[in-house]
Parts: sequence; C-alpha cells; structure tokens
Amino acid sequence: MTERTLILVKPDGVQRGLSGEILRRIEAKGYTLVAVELRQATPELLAQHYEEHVGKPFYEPLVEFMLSGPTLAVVAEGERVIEGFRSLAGVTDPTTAAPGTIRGDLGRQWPTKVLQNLVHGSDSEESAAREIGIWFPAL
Ligand code: IDP
Ligand code: MG
Repeated sequence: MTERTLILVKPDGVQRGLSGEILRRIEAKGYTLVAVELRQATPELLAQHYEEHVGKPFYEPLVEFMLSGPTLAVVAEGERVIEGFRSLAGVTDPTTAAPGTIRGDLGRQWPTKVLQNLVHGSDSEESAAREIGIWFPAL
C-alpha cells in the first residue's frame, strides 16, 4: 500500500550541509518527495511533535537542540515508506547505527545531553498521519 511519512532533517543535518545528501538517499531509494520546506521549529510545535517524550530526561535538551537552527521538513511517499525510511535512517544512537544508514554513515556522538542523529522519521501509520498534520496542516 502506498503511504506517506514525515521526515525531518534535524538542525545538525541542516547546519552541516547534509540536507541534499539526505534527500538524495530518499530519492535514490525510489521514494517520491511530496513536500519539502525549511522551517524554524517552535516550542509549541515540538511539544506536539514529541508528545510521547514530554517529561523524559532528554526532553529539554531535545527541544533546545531542535530550536538551535532550521529544520528541513519533508513528506515522502512510496510503498512501505514508513518502515523503509526508518531502515535508511538506522537506529537512534548514531554511534551504533549500521554503516550504510544515514545515522551510521554521517552521524556520531557529540558531547551533549541529547543524541544528535540528523533525521526523524515517523514510526507508524498513526504517527505519520499525526506528524504530517502537525508540520503540513494543508496536506
Ligand atoms: P527515534 O528518533 O529513533 O524514533 P525516539 O526514541 O523517538 O528515537 O527519540 C526521539 C529523539 O530523542 C531521538 O531521535 C534522539 O534525538 C533523542 N533521544 C532519544 N533517546 C535519547 C536518549 O536516551 N538520550 C539522549 N537523546 C535521546
Ligand atoms: Mg521516534
């Protein structure tokens, strides 16, 4: 079934000039870009986006990190793209993410309280619908 997912190139990826490389990998895999927009997040938007993490020990540093610069918000479409992009991204911790993945090839641990891991990808159909609604209400 063709589906859509919400992908973010987080501020570390945009600041490091990796937006193009990350979009290239999404397109090279065969997914279609539906929307791409450079946005500055706000605390309100992040509280919605990271609803499930509010109150966790890494939540405050996560918000501070996500406010540190612009984010590239992307909607991509394709067969099983939700699962497929999570696979392209690699596991959450960039130190242990497999080589060949975005986080594994391009990310590493920095001396901060939050894992700066370049990208976000929706983790389920429900999350994708909710997150696309937050970042791209017109879609
Ligand atoms: P995901 O991005 O791989 O889905 P989540 O568990 O949803 O990972 O966490 C959201 C984001 O919060 C992560 O991408 C990472 O930036 C940060 N994060 C998650 N767990 C930790 C942690 O244990 N320490 C520091 N930062 C974390
Ligand atoms: Mg997540």
